[in-house]
Amino acid sequence: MKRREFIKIASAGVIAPTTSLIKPSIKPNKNNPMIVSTWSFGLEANKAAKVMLDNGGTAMDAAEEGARITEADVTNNSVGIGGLPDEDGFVTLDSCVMDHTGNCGSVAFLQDILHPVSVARKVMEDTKHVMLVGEGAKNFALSKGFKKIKLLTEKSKKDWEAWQKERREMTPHETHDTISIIVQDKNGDLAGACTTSGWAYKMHGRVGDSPLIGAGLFVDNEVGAAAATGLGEEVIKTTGSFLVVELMRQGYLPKEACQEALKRVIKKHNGNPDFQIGYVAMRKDGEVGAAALKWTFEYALSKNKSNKLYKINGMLPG
Ligand code: SD4
Repeated sequence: MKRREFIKIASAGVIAPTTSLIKPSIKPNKNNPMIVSTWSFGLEANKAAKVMLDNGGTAMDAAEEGARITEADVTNNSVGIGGLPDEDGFVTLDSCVMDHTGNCGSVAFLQDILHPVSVARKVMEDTKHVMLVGEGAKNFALSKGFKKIKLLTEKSKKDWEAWQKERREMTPHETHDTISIIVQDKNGDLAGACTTSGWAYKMHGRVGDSPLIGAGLFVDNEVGAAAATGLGEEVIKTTGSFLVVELMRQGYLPKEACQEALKRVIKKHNGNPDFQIGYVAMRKDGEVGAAALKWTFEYALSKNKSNKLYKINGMLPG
């Protein structure tokens, strides 16, 4: 388009010229690894991720390692083994990974496998696809040497049996706690992982945001990365993590980008959403931020030899 035509259209209000299209590039944070992850179990995930980084692992190695810790924790009823099942009693897992090159892999509705995050990584590295689901994902995992295991623990089975008596609609935030983890390694490269058993007692076949690139997780090595936890359906509707990264590209600080993405959700729900969404974001220069819709939200941040839990209030009163 010729410049004169552009100005004509812009002044007619069709295109608003904006300086945000010409943002300077963000200076990478190097030799100062950072790890951010969701909720209090993020502390343990961060620890494992840090050990991986200290042993020379990449951001992707570390993000996977961190997520595996939470997946293997039987006491966590919303990720991996011990996760609460769907309404028919099946534990079905969703997970994705994305690395600094923009490659990604994902599994959804995966059953009987302990580490969906590692299967997602194998999808990324060993196939020409991005996403495998259900039986196909399971058969792929088995072909790669993953073992079949029972994910439904006695405790989760009991909880499900108790729930079946009343079949009360669970409010999503009651059991919603995904681990999303973003890592920046010493080269300044970014990678992330996201893994969950999803919404407790969901419909059989339901898939949330966590395995969807752009919704549960997005990494752009030039700008930053973002990841989500909370009600997946609403994250998907706003392509949440992608949106947060794009807002950082436009110059928003990570925290502001998370808030701005949540404002769109708030608006769609007439100012009063009755569910939770939390975002964590890391910019390429090492700036980290987070925000949540309501109640409180926790994220774990590992940097400069410390690993701390931060508790923040949601944007709206609970
Ligand atoms: C989902 N987002 O399946 C996931 C669950 C979750 O905190 O994040 N819980 O909708």
